[in-house]
Amino acid sequence: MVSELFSEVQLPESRVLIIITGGTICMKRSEDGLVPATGFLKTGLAPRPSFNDGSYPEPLEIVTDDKGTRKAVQSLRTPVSAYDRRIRYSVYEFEKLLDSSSIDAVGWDLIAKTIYRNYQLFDAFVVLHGTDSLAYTCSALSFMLQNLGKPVILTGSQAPMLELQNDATDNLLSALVIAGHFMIPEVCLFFNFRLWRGNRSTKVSADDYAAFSSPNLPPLATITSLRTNVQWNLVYRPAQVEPFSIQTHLDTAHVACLRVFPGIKPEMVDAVLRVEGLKGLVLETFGAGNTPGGPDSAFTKVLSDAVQRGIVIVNVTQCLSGSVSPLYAPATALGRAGIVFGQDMTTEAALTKLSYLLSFPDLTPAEIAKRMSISLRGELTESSKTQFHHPQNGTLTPEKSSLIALAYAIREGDLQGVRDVMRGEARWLLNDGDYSKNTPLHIAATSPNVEILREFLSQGASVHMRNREGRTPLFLAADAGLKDHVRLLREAGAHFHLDEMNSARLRRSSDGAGIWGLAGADIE
Ligand code: ASN
Repeated sequence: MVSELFSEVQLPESRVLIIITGGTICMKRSEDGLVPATGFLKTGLAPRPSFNDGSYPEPLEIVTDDKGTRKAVQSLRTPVSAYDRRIRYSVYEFEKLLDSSSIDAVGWDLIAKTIYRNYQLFDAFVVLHGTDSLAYTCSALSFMLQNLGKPVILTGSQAPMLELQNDATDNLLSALVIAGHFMIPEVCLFFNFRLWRGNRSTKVSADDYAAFSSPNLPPLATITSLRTNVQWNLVYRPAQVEPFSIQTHLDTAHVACLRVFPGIKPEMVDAVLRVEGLKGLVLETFGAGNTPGGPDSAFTKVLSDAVQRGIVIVNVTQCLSGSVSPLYAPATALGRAGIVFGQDMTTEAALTKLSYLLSFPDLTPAEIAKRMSISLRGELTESSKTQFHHPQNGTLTPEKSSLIALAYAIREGDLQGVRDVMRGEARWLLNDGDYSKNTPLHIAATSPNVEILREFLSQGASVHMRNREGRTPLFLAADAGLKDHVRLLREAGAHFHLDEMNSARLRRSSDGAGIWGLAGADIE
């Protein structure tokens, strides 16, 4: 019994913040129909054994709201997962819970700011949100959260958690488990046993449990019985050596979306394009990007005149899957008139990306148009880019031997050797761990050659992974007294994990204003 208890205490734990914005998942019945209800932790989570092992962890968790006010809140713990880990989570509820049909750029700011203010204290974030506008919010956040290094998973449900039969329990539990176990530093949408890239997803059913799909990108992960299968080759990782930041105030006030239909009048399109202050339009076209009329039509002229006036027009297809391209004459004419090919972007991604780019006052329409046609967060498939393919199942042996070769090159400070191993198919090694759960970045944190560290960071290695002792690469670099390594890791957004902060502080108290201060060990 004693040894059992001991091993329980030793189990690693992830910290997740659940942000509740509203949606059916937290709704209850009322005379006016379903409405969001507050107190989800008490009514929806605490009474369920799969969300609460009854340990009520101490001390209370400190959660900071979007305005910076700190509050101590009770967190709960899940029972042990199939991966021998527990998740300790806290809940932050929006003051005003929403049916997601009412969310707008202000609500997106609230979510982004809450994540930003609590970023260092949590390993991952789960956002509960209604399904109606979920794909828009996922897309917007994917752009707003810049250089994101931790998982942000949005989910909701078709039936409330408090109903006897519901999809809420499975959706939330799976989102929580994925967030707490897998370093997928993207804004994702979890629904009906699938994890999608948020900015590739779209709502496809008003009542089916399979409410979402991502027609142009397979799921990033699927849940089958006890296992979560992550398609690591698909996971997007920011490759800039820059810390996490947010961009708020998306400009949804000066964009519009228009779906062409047989018989649509050019005057109608012109009227939309002349709405005062309009800066951007997403045009949902037929098939591979075609509009009525063709090259010399009044229709194309109306669009081309608007581009001349500085309006950014983006061509996306009405079809559920596939891409727009200059295949047919009408689409080619649009391209020649300066209308951007939005490739295989969803309308939700195109509209929120346009709003995001318009929130940078210094960007010209030409610069915005250019960025609309390239991938910022994996929201579109750039046709010229070669795809990176992960070896499929059953190839464990080469993975391990590559990792050993890589570790050797890192320890020798051999940058060329590192590049040789990483070339081609070995990029998936980036966040893989050895027997001590040291990733290549952990090993590089004490390599004699700091350029190896830079190489991994610019390939998208995560600064937040922890080894078996719970140490981040930053901790190892500081412990080894390597100032350049510490500086570089900090530039890339590294910070001490809450669990190692005490040790970092202790070391700081004896080294004065030395390396531990540089690494971010605060005195408080
Ligand atoms: N109207 C709800 C919402 O989007 C629908 C849902 O969550 N299933 O908030």
